Amino acid sequence: MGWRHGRVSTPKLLSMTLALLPLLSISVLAQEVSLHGHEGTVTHASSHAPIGVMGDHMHKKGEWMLSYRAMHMDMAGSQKGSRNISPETIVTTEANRFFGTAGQPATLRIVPTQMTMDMQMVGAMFAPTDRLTLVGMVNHLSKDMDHITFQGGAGTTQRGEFNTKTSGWGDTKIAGLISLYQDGRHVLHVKAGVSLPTGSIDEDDDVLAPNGATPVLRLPYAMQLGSGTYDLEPNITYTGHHGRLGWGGQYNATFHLGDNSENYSWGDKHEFSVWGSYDWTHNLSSSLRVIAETEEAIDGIDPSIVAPVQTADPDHYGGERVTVGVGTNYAFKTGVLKDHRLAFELSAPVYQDLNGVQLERNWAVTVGWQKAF
Ligand SMILES: [Cu+2]
Repeated sequence: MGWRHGRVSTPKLLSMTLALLPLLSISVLAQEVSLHGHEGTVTHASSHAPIGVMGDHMHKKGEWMLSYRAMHMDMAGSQKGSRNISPETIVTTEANRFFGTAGQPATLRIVPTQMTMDMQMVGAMFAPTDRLTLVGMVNHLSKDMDHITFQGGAGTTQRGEFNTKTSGWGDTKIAGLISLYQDGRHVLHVKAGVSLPTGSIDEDDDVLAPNGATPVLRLPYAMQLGSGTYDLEPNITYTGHHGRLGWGGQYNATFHLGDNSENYSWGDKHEFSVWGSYDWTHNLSSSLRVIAETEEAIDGIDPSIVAPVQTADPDHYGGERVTVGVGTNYAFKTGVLKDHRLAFELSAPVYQDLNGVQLERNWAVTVGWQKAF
């Protein structure tokens, strides 16, 4: 957990401060809200969950919705478990699982220092009945990773730095949302979802090896664009609303079916998210969300990914993480943009306990546009 060790980044501080604002307003205004009463069937900005939550709402029979989301995530510095670890410590103490293979040193010699991921998501929803909403989404990904290469087989002398990039379509998601319960205040639905392996898992780029060579190699798992497997993505979502207050919870699971063509499978993932929101006006709401997630390590190994770097080791994936997000939803009520919605959510981990040595997640932001027809 970076901030406990004195590496507090500005975005993280900012988001933590912002996170307190909606919490304060909720407690201060709770009494006013209890007097505020029902507001009939008016659509609130907060009738949609924070924009980082997927499949949070259903539609009425015959309704369509289009959406666009852009997410940017920033990772920097490494952690071993929940503690920071420096590049120099990594290359002198962390074993290289490929040691014994020709040319492979005993310890790791390449350390990722920073990674960014940009994901653009275009989605459509359609409700053939009030009880069922169909959802489809395509993703476009761009990933960028910086590294330091250390010289030769031992020591802490740096050879140089290099960067790798990948971009392209990710996996495609299709799902059905099925209503379980609905009254004026509470809504409960489940999602039956599948992820189709449309994203590439054989991306390569040139790297700087410890001996100074710059071969083109299959990039580690973290830089690939898809899972390579068909994945089941069920969830269950509850939302509630009373006066100016909204709240909700969602449990999401990802199960990767079988092994992909390169002989591995990403770890199954479970994510639980709870949120509260407050309507400043019918147009504008703020939200606070807490996300707890656990993900298993990668199972199996891609025989083409062999390098003295933490990201090439399937055991150095997955872990546990708690993230806090603050968001804003805005729904236009009049004018040419009537019924268009804009939203953003900024999040930062407050706790990360990672399997092995991994880059530490710093912050992420999602912005989105939605329009129902
Ligand atoms: Cu929708």
